Amino acid sequence: MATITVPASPALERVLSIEIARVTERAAVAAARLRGRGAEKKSDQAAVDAMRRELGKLLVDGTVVIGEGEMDEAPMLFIGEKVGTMKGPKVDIAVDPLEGTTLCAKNMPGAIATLAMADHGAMLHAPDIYMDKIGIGPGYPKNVVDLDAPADENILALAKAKGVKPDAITAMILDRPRHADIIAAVRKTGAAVSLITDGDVAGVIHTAEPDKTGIDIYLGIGGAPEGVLAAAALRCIGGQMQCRLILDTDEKRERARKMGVTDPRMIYGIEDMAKGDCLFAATGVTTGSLLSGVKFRKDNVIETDTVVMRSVTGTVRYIRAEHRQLDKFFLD
Ligand code: VTB
Repeated sequence: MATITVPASPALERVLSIEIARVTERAAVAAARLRGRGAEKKSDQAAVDAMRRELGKLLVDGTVVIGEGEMDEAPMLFIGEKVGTMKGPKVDIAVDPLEGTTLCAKNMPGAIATLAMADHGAMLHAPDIYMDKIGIGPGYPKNVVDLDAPADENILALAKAKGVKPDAITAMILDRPRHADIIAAVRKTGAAVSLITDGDVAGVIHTAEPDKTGIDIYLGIGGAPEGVLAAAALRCIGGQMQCRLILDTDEKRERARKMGVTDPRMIYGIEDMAKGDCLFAATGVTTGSLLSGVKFRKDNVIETDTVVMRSVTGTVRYIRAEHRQLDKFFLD
């Protein structure tokens, strides 16, 4: 029987791939309690509190590198905050306790609680600014698409590489006025555009399984933190990304410089955003095409749906959990 040999280093301890599921489960349940209440800030805060509490129990010496904001603007899970018991491996952690706060507030599909972990120093430190992104799934020649090429050219190149006509390609794009031109360019080729109101971490992940999701390519400008989280996921399941921070003011250039960004025009591939061994987890808050949302059952059981991925083995696990001991969602 074939075996997979996991090198002792730099592999993260594999038990962590289960432990991180607990962290996103807690955050998702906390946010889900406030689904559909029109309370973006409150549900985000509930997810942050729950995630932070649970991260404190992880056997890691962790540093938040993608978080709720820079140190002076976020009281919790700020960039640079130390998390974990400080007794385990030195790791970097990227969190988005509630990706899609608006989706949660409006009880619309696709809100998730998400987290990624990598060896210390292996993840891009990105400020909370915009990032231009292009992402495709596995199985294509390297650089078949190009962040700086017009969207229509990218669709044509992708269709050719896939061996289909452009009208068999679907691009996922955030529904924003800033994307009007790329939406028009994609449609001009005959390809379809699947618009999302929020949630581009899941949007990029969708490209990894086009047969299941119907999405071949992700295009457009979204948050840089979401870009790094998506890169960690694609590290595990395969695919390509090209991203560039949008550093259009001196203030942003300075913030990025302080985080170690030396080349403001740099195009980041997946490995530039998440190298080495990395883990990714997401739990559904509201039901979407990636994950089911939290269910509060009448019999006092809470159901959660989580995906965990590990880059060193490429294992993807879907964990549908039934929680019966509910105190854990409220207590330390
Ligand atoms: C995206 C999306 C997020 O922000 O990154 C988007 O993935 C970009 O920002 O879910 P704008 O809303 O300003 O366009 C979110 O929608 C919210 O964080």
